[in-house]
Amino acid sequence: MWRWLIQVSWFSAGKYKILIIISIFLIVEVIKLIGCGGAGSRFASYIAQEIGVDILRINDKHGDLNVDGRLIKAYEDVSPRLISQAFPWINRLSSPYLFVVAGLGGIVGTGAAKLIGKARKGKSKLIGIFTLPFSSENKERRIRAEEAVKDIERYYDMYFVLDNDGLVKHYSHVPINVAMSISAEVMKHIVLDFKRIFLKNLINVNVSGELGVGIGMGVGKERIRVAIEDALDSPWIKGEKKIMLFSGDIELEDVEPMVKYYDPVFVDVYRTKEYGERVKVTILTKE
Ligand SMILES: Nc1nc2c(ncn2[C@@H]2O[C@H](COP(=O)(O)OP(=O)(O)OP(=O)(O)O)[C@@H](O)[C@H]2O)c(=O)[nH]1
Ligand SMILES: [Mg+2]
Repeated sequence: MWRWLIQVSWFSAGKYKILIIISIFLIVEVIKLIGCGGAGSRFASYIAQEIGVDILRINDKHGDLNVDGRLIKAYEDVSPRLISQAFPWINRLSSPYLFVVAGLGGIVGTGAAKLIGKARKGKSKLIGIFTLPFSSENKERRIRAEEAVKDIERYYDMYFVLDNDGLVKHYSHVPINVAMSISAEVMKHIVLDFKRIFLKNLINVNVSGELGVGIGMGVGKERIRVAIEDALDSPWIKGEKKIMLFSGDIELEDVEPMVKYYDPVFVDVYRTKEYGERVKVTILTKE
């Protein structure tokens, strides 16, 4: 996205006044993805590698921006203005849409996600995608994560909570390291489909707060229905209101008669040949 700045100045040269107009074009990234903490940084790297979105990784090590966990903790209870002074990079996050990804439960990722939320609320549209720790992890982590969700609810325009326990229940047939990578895959599809389909429709769809999500693929004669059923069979679908974002070599007219049964509040299609014969649907849900 371009932003155009114009500066007008008068200069006096003897008895003449000269009008100088300087115009500057700035390129502003519409979307920026911020990975917070160790897991968040890895999620962001994966998404960037897959879909080429602009990222920033914030971590105590191996991040683009190194932060000290103690400093993050120390600034948890201060005003947004003080947070921006202590972490000047927060003010430089000028994109209109900020996606923040983190595995909640640790110090760095959880703290950074909260600080960004508090300092950027109302300045950018904030969309958070977070995981909750497995119940089998240290109890303190789960409590810290659940507390953080309360802050996230206050600061973020929309957010997704992908509870890691959902992986255990739903994907018990796959090895845990494979199941753990499913979260990043789902995050990737959320960012991609927001970017391609949903952001331009946000004015028409009244949706905010916590959203559920499911991704599905379908092939064959019934591919649209199969994709929907696959998406609805996700551990992170919650709520009855459904937003259906389809991608594939299909038209909105192909989809509309098939989705009637599910009574979605919004449907749109992104035409692409990248999925071949298959159709993908990302279903966002709201209580
Ligand atoms: N689904 C999924 N969850 C992960 C993965 N890696 C870490 N997590 C979760 O993310 C939580 C936070 O872990 P980290 O991101 O390492 O923590 P951090 O934010 O760096 O915090 P500290 O290192 O404690 O300062 C963990 O407790 C796990 O629940 C992963 O690959 N997949
Ligand atoms: Mg860490």
